[in-house]
Amino acid sequence: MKNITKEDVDRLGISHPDKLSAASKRALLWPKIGNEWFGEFEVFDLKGDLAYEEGVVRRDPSAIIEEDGKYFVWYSRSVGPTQGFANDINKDKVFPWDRCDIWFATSEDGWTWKEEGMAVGRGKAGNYDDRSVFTAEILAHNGKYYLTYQTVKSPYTVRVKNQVGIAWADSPYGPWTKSEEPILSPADNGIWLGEEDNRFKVVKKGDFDSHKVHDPCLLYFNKQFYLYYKGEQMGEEITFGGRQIRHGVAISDNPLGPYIKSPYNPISNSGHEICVWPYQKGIATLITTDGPEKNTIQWSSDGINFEIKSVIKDAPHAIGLNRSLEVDKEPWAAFEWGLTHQYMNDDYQYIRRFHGRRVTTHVAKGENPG
Ligand code: AAL
Repeated sequence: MKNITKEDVDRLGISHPDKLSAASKRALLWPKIGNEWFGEFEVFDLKGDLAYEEGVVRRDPSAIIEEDGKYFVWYSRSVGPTQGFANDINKDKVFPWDRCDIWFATSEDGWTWKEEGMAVGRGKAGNYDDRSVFTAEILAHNGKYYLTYQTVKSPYTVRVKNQVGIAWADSPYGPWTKSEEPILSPADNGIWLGEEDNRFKVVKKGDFDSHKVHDPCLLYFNKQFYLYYKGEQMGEEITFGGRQIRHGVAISDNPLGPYIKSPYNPISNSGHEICVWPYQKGIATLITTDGPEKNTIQWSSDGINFEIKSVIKDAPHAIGLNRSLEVDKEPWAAFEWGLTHQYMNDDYQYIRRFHGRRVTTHVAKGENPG
């Protein structure tokens, strides 16, 4: 145990420095992190076309970009209820994100949104993206616009492997040109057990991304294109009370690829949807939903090796960060406001707006915060 100073004892309220509890021993080892990494969220309804609409799924909002005084967002859109896998998967919708296209909306104030229409649609029958294109992210770079998104080819079985596609345009309004082939695929080193359409029965699980590559998010970092993504593993287990979900990154010199998966993958041990942003010459990430490090903000100087900076209260899911904000001044500047989605029920989800704020005082009404 490092030598305990009088300031440590006073600040941590330790009564008997010669009798340290396990908790006090841990507290003495905490890094000197300021409050700037800690905060909490509030979520609000949107107005206009992105307000909840019975019968329509709008979910997994992309980051927001600002062009010509307007905000833009892209999202998964489908209609009708979800039937699941029990009946005829060739007629039914197996997930809310099945049979989706990618639509976009614009807003002048980030509260009232106008649905502009479809940006990227599903491909022709037999294409890798013929069943659904969903969960998009946007990168504006050097006057061009890049959408990365998930794709699935029919039939949408339980064991089907999702991939990632990319589309590009000279304007946020499109028109969009889609990649002929996926730019990212799951690892092929898992082995299914038997023929039953069951994703838990495996001979070998394979890499963390042996079943699905999801939530692609493209950042331009250190003069290269970093494609962050969520992996789902064949034979997925429940661990630490949640799904075994890890993040990876694939890197390219060219926005259209080829993307090479980092040998350091997985670069997280927890998480779900990807929420990453450039911060202080490195990359910050909000890890949510699953795993022992869920609800943490992490930062890396190299975009690969992330360290925990804070634990926060429940974070909104499927965050679309606001790329128009000045985010370098402090970690929570990135969370001033942005978009998220919420489940109204298992069939329909809708997009909402979050506001993040740092926690710096806790006082009663009328009390002086000191
Ligand atoms: C989301 C994302 C991906 C998954 C599904 C739709 O939260 O993780 O996009 O496929 O759920």
